[in-house]
Amino acid sequence: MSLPVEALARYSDLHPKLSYEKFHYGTAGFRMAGSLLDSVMFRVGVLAAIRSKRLEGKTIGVMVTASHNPPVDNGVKLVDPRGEMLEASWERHATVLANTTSTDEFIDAVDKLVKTYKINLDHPANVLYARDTRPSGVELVAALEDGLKAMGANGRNEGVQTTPILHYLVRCVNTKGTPEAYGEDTVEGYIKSTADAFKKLIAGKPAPPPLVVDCANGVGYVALKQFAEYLGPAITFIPMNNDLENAAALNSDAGADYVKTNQKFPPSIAPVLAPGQRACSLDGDADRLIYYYLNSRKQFRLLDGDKIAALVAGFITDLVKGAGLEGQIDVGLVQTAYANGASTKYLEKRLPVACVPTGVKHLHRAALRYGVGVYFEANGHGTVVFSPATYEVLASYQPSTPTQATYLEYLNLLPKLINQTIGDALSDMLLVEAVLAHKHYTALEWDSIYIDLPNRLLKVVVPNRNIFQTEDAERRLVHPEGMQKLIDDHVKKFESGRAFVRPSGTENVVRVYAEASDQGQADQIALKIAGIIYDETGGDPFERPG
Ligand code: G16
Repeated sequence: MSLPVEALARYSDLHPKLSYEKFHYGTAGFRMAGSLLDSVMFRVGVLAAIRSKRLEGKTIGVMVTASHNPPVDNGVKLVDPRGEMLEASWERHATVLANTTSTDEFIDAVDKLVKTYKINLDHPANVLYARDTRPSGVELVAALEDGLKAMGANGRNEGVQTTPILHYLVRCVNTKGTPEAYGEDTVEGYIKSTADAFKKLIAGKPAPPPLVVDCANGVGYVALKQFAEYLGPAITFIPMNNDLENAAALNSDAGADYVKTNQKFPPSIAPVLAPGQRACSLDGDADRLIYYYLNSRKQFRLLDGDKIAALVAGFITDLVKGAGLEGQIDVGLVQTAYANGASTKYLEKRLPVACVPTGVKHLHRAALRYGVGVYFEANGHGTVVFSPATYEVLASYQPSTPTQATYLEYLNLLPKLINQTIGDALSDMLLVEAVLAHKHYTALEWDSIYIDLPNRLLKVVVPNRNIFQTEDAERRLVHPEGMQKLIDDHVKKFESGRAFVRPSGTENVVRVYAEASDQGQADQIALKIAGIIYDETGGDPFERPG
């Protein structure tokens, strides 16, 4: 089969590129105002089909979402056959195709891609796709489908789903009938196997107290309801911010990003929480999870991705030791520069810790180097991955005592409970609840594992974020020249001071993170750095998160 030039031209003409827009496949794919994405979606459809053909018909995933961003935004990301993020080298092809200015130029770029990789177009193309609850998703999915039609690809529309469910389904479809079969490729299959593993893991433990779940008025509520049905009395959820009728409500004064960046309760949650009661927030596509509670002094206390990582990594390390598998399974942790310095200090004493640039693809890749790799971004995006060697050890190991056998059984349940393809707020939430039940921890006890250094995250709107270039896992700026020195000179005035600046991959801003031994100092460092950026670039120094 040759390239279907006529069909590509016909459909491409229906989705012309807006001349002034420059697109970039960033941290989480393409992301911007939904109204600007029509041509991008069509081209992503074509690219997904070509990638599938390149991989001899393996199913490629496409998720239409802008996650924690405002409701008017939308976005799209591609998912590779193992349910992981698109291979990094293909991000460039996505950017090139999205930026071609005419149908002819687009078809030439597609042709070049096919020739470069010597893609046999006779292979079938299979693409599985879903969207979050944003209204613009309906038309964007239609544009994506035009891309699939132009290439004669088989599309499987999973409707409105969370991002992690889409990733899970892609892996299940591609591993079906192989020794690596990941599970049933249906939403029900995902809910059931995750819920069953949770129930087995907490069998015999007292049922956790009811958990307040802030659904960010997004698709996470749909999955939460399905989980509640399967979990029955094993755990009770109190769903909040579950308005799916009002599109403007998505992520508005709600959700994991709101809580993490503002370091406060969503306004609707504060009045319903009793002291000590745990609550958690999902984000708009349910791939991030943040916990928090009200302490006895009626103060907000955050249990973010770092605290989740410490809790989970500690639990798994205990299980490995208890099962007698120390030395056979190595547990490691991956963080980013945003990890609170106190968490890194605490964790480094207990297990190997790596630091990588922001973006799940970086964390995931690094986590795969361990027998059990735990990774969480401070913003609550993370999961745990088990290597093939670990699966083998778990399957063949003969415990020598009943206690070891019990620990082994728990260890064997974890890969079933955890969605290993990507951060999954709902499966992570069940994991946290199971660990708390095992450890008999209250929110306060979990919080006390280590004490966070006070910190501040700011964003600065700049004319061109692309001039900001970093090194050392984004901890240092190499460009604009001289700016890092100004930052260093300021930060060294403060005890335990640490700060960094990096361009966002999902918003047109530069992010500033600062921490110090007290909140006033952290604020001072962050504001001063925002001022430095403003002086150097003419940005808006007072843009606050939230
Ligand atoms: C995405 C990425 C995350 C990243 C976040 C913010 O999350 O998947 O890894 O931490 O964006 O990235 P940045 O600081 O570059 O804007 P999500 O939940 O928005 O898909």
